[in-house]
Amino acid sequence: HPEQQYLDLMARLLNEGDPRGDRTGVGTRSLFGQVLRFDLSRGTPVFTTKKVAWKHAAKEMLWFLRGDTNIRSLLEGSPRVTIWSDWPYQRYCRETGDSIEMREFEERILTDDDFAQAWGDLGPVYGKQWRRWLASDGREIDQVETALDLLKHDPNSRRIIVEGWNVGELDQMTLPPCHKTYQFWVSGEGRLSLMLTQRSADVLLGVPFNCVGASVFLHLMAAKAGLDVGELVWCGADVHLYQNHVEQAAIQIARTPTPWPSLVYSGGDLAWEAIGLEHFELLNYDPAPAIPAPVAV
Ligand code: DHF
Ligand code: TMP
Repeated sequence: HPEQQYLDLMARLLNEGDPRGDRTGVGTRSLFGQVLRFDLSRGTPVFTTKKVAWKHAAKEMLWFLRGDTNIRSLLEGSPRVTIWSDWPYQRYCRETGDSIEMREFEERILTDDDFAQAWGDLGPVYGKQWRRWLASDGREIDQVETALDLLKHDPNSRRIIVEGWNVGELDQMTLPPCHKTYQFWVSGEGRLSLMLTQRSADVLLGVPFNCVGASVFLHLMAAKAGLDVGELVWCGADVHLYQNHVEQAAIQIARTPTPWPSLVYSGGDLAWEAIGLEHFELLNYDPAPAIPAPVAV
């Protein structure tokens, strides 16, 4: 089962990971330079050894692809996605000295336009860089549309890249991009593959979401370019297990994967802004129960 690669990676981190401090103060076990490969024509890497909130991850990817950087639209509608709330909440508490509850903070983001504008934005993160990268001559570059254009008109290109790591703007971002580089490649048979490079990877919480997100991106680009889906190659630089995820990892490693589900996208060539969760279905997803774990902020 292809999910075994992920379980083996977690086991390697448990057994051989380099114990080290980290920015959050939690501490990790880390390995440098790890690769996972998934053939998306045979199923989608939505891991089955714990229930993954795949709709949350898909909603996050659609949010990036629309060019949005404000958490408001993640909180709006159903399901409510709260995975990004910790970081603007922490900034709000730090900068105002206010001590409201997280729930109240999220409610104000949803109902108060000025508040949302002041405190809900993460800065020039993924969405901004992907759709409106600011060039030195003042142009705004749409990397996603540029990549799509290359897939259609120059599929042999070795430059089909969507990059989040805008060096000059890192200090304005709430969190510098983790899943920083997406590079596409078209095989002779017209299959679209994608390599995702992550500089930093939280193997228990982040990576399952990143694999779903990358799968969604790959399916959308394939549908828009008239290609079949190929491989997702996931590359992690600093790949780590947080010290307070050790028990959860042990539980997950002891489980046996069930057959992989299939992601189906039915929206065709809809505009990025018009694509919603209603255009996705996940067939045959039969996961083990969720494994709650704290996120290191
Ligand atoms: N920081 C850290 N330390 N790890 C991360 O994975 C991470 N990811 C970020 C931002 N900063 C981060 C954005 N992505 C969860 C999943 C992805 C994510 C942030 C958080 C998370 O908490 N997942 C839980 C709950 C799922 C849900 O509420 O939808 C999980 O069990 O998967
Ligand atoms: P860092 O900026 O100090 O590397 O911390 C970011 C943490 O968030 C790190 O544990 C990696 C994790 N992360 C992911 O694994 N995937 C993601 O998509 C994001 C945003 C973060």
